[in-house]
Amino acid sequence: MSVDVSLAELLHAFVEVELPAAGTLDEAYACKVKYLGKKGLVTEVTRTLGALPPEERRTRGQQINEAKASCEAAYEARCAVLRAQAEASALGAFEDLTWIATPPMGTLHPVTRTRRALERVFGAMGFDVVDGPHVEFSRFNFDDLNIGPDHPARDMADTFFVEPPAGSRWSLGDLVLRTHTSPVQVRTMMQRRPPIRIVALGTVFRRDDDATHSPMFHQIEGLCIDERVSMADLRATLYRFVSAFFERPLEVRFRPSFFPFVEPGAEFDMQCPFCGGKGCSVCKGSGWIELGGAGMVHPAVFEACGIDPERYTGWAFGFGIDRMAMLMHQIHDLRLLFENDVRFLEQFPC
Ligand code: 2U9
Repeated sequence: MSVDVSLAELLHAFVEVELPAAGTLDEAYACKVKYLGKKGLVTEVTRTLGALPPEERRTRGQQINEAKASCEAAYEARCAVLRAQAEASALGAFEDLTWIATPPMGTLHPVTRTRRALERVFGAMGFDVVDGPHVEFSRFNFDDLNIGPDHPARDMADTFFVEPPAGSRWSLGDLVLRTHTSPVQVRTMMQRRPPIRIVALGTVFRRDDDATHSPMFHQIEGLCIDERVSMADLRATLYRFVSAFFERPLEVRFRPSFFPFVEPGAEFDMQCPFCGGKGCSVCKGSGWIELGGAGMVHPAVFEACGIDPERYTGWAFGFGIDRMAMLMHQIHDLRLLFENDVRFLEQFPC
């Protein structure tokens, strides 16, 4: 094999085989030392120059210098590639640095936001916020609230009955998904002595499903018990609440109504917060918006919960949180709130 061929072979091995196989800058450098270092393979070829006749030596010397220059150039090019790769992998998943500043973020659901706003306003008015279990004893959900065994509200068509675990002491009919938050007040009355001032907020369940009813919805109920509290206190409290919540003075009016757990009972409306009572599309021109029900706690409820109806009086109210959220955000179909379609939810940025 002539010296020429071996030089060409060395050049090929360095440029085409070993340098491309070097995966790191250190490996590329080791490769360079192997060929171009003091004891390197190309350097060894240089040493053969001295044995050549002078006329051949010049040509050969030029060939070797050209080969060395090619090796150096190939080495620099390979290092540039390896440096770029190292930089890219150090950046890793953050190649697009703008991503760090704009990760996809969710926001609070409109019902959660309304719920928190209610908790804040009633909390500031001195009410404790309480909640209880979703699977409830029908005694707390119905009987203790003066809703007797034959009351239509207990119908299978309205209530989700829960099958008790096999072998438990409960029978079918004893457990329900709570149909209102009122059993939370029953539990509180059994645990605490008056004065009591609480709001119970939470999810409730009824067998209903259309544009204005969902089988799962959210309610808030308030309860105040002390000596000599009256319907006037109830009305003043509701006035203070709607005015604080909508940040403008808003009247409240009662219409006589019936709920088994209160006597007397009423439904209450608030002056429309959008037109101030002048009449608009939200209040359908009436100037009033129906909000919920209220009344004085029925003596039978006090008896069932161990509170002396001769000594104490109490008032209570309740309204739908979802309806409040719909009012505030001008949402027309209740079902939109629970479908969790991001195209809908994205319309409520923080
Ligand atoms: C106890 C005593 C009394 C709470 C009350 C209402 C009237 C009422 C509904 C309005 C719309 C709930 O979301 S809704 O379906 N609520 O009309 N709630 S009085 O009375 C109580 C509760 C607990 C121990």
